[in-house]
Amino acid sequence: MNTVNSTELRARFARNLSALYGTEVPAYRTLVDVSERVNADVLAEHGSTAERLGDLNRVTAERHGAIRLGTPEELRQVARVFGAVGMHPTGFYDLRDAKPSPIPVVSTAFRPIEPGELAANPFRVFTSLLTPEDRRFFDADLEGRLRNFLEARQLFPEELLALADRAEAEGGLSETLADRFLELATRSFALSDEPVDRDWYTTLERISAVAADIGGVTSTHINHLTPRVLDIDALYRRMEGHGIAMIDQIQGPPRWSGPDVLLRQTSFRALAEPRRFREPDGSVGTDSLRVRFGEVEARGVALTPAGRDLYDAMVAEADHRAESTGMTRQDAAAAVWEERLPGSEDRLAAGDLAFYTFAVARGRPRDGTEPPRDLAGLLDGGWITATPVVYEDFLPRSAAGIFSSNLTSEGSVDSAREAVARDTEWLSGVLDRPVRDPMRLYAAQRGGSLRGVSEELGLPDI
Ligand code: OOG
Ligand code: NI
Repeated sequence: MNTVNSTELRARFARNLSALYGTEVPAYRTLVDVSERVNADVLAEHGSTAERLGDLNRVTAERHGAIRLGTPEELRQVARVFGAVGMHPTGFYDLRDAKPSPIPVVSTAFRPIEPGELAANPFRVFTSLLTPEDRRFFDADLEGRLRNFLEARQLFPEELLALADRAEAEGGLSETLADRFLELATRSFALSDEPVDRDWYTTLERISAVAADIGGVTSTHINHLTPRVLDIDALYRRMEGHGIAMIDQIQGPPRWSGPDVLLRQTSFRALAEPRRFREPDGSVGTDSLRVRFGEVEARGVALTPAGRDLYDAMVAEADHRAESTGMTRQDAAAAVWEERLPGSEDRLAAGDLAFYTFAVARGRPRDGTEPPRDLAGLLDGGWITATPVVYEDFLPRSAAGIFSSNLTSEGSVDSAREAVARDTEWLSGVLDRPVRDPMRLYAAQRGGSLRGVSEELGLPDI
């Protein structure tokens, strides 16, 4: 009997969610179509260099989703579902201090962590957990009411969780069970037509629209599903041409003359969707809610800790320059980048600013010289080649921007109150699974390739 392994389960899961979201949010289909056309054009224009950050098959299938959950138990359960399809919690994001709009959640991303798995299908889901215990947002009474409400709901049916555990333990499922697992998993993320309690939803919305989206309803749903595009500026212009109003900025690094770095994202505004409400007088009627939206992203090379520090410093300098000169943020950022970030892949690699994997160059004429012992020398002398490691994660500032571009109200925060400490270790404890550190994953990839190069060239460790 054929088993469907976790890699194939993940690819099918991503496809099913994409089909579901396309029926729920038709503008998403436009976004996917336009992305595919932009990608084909970039490939036609730039040939195989366009595929340095992932081949077209990977990029065409590539999506990230976003979901929002209410309790640690819900998070543990979703970890079992994602674990079954080879997606592991990676990175920790605390959006409670985000400026200008703090969001009462902490987040992680579930994603594949092995290079081969990422190449096969890099589906990732940005997963946020509400923090009702944070007194800056919720008082003790509201926390109690939220917990009662959330504890009474079941987002993931027992049958789904049992199948997930089995798939994770056995590395896959039979065709029949795989179908059932995928049907139940996909359905868990569909928008429910269960009526929303108006009073309760409004109470939460006064604190935070995200709290209402999470704790005001009895189910969860995909908040957005994001395709990847090879030229986000071209995509942005084309979407406006289709009459879809995008948010006013591309989040993340500016467009500049050097290599694509980290992650650039943009989105179109939350869409008004019909939702049923139960009014205080008990009647049920249809109204609309704007909580879901469309987003698209372009990915570049992952930065090392040193590169990331430089990035953060450049972001701060761009903010300052925009404020003090009246330049647009994009123009200020582009100017700062041209000044401060090395503009070639080899310089980024040799300066330890970005992660690359290295391989011994084929076809270098043997001229009897000894290979140098340092990375910069090996790159300059054409002894080795560098391939960028794709940034597979998220950016806290962009994530906060995506959340807040999507809020219906400002919400209310009492920042004088004490925050509850939350970090990666806390999240690992909640999940009872290790939360991976993205930097370590990238560093391990680079380290493995360098050991191979040292061995092949007969050098001591580079
Ligand atoms: C998640 C927002 C973060 C991203 O791409 O940075 C995100 C949410 O709105 O639930 O998806
Ligand atoms: Ni997103």
